[in-house]
Amino acid sequence: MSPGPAVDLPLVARGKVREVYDAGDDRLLLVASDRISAYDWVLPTPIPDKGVVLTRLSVWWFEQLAPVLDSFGATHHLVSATDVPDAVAGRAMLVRRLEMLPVECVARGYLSGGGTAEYRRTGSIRDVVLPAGLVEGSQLPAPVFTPSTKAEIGEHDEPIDFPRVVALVGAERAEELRELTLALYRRGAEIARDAGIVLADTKFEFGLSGGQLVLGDEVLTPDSSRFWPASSWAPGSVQPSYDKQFVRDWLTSSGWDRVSEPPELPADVVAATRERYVAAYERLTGTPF
Ligand code: Q0N
Repeated sequence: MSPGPAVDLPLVARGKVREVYDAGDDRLLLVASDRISAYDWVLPTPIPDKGVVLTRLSVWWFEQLAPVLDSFGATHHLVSATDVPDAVAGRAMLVRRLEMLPVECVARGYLSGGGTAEYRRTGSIRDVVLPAGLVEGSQLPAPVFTPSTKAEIGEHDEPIDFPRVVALVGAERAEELRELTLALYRRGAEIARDAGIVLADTKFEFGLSGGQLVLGDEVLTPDSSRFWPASSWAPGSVQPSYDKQFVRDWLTSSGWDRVSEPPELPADVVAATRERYVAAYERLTGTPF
């Protein structure tokens, strides 16, 4: 028998590693699991405490970012991380139900992944012309807003340009999203840098509640961002991931073909990966897990 849902509430949405439940009274319950994804697969082996670590980190970031949100007349959706069902205690957030805006708001401060591909092809990222000679891992002269939308087909988000954002949400809201996304990224990257972590890029999701702009989803976690260890940052090749590097390295050396079902992770890889999530939490927040 497969395990039933963790809580007895209507399931609203299901991501690869998280679930969203209807908690009534215009509230949702966001539940983070211990599942981990790599190379577009969810692995069969959970990482103990990952859901709790990412939830606590998100809650901490919502507090850190409140002044930035305030300065835009915006807020965040978190209502409580403690008033949640026992079965998901520690790994769930009770949040305000929003009308979500159909734009994934990405900010990039470093060249990586899709950003590198776009730069090599065009010398730009979206509407921002960049200097010649940048390489995978380079810091950008200034962070760039690189929005995307949920693709109709497949699981990868589709990059969109700024006029497309304007068409989706209107000119005023589009500019507000760009400026707020960049301001949140700058503050997040500054805090992360002080903790020895490079915040290469990150994705925010926003919604509206009574006309007010509200930051939703999870924020500045390793699942929504690229975290790199600052100590080993060296542009010119793909940077090791702060959290998933042991998993990726082991999967690569295992001979797995990335097409068939992924193998179970060995206990030492699980333990080392759990330690990385805990270390990210402790370095950022300055609090023992
Ligand atoms: C919502 N998604 C997509 C969780 C996040 N506050 C909200 N109000 C209404 N809808 C949503 C939120 C939020 N957050 C956002 N789905 C529902 C992102 N999901 C993916 C799965 O995990």
